Amino acid sequence: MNRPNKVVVTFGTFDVFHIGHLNILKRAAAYGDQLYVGVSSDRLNMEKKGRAPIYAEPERLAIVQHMKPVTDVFVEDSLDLKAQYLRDHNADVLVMGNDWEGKFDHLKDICEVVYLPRTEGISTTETIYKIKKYE
Ligand code: C2G
Repeated sequence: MNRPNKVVVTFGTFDVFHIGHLNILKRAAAYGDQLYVGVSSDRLNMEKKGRAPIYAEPERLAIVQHMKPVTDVFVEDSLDLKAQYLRDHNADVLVMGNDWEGKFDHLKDICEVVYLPRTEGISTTETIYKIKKYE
């Protein structure tokens, strides 16, 4: 059977990988047949959040790459290169968490753009805070 090969792309830092990250990867993968994940570079993270991630770039890439729903990963080095990354991967769908709601609507001429609700009650920032309290 000639099955269409639908490509999904999503982006994120995925620092201190947690269940919210896994949930979005699983839900993103369900939109197609292949899931490519742009993992933010350490440099981009400094630019976005003003601090280095806890887990370095090669470690975050390796963790995301080996998650079951993920076909492959690439480095996202600029928020402004989204259009290029989508074209490079022949994306049919861009999936983002709804903390980015509306921010990537201008990419709708390249592919479908879907925003999914975040998993409640967990974040990298809260996890770092909890770990610090154990000191
Ligand atoms: N996420 C989620 N639920 C949480 C936490 C995160 O669904 N409780 C999702 C986010 O919405 C995002 C993905 O997991 O889609 C990765 O989250 P972050 O690592 O925080 O991503 P961010 O730093 O916002 O980078 O180009 C856009 C950026 O690279 C996104």
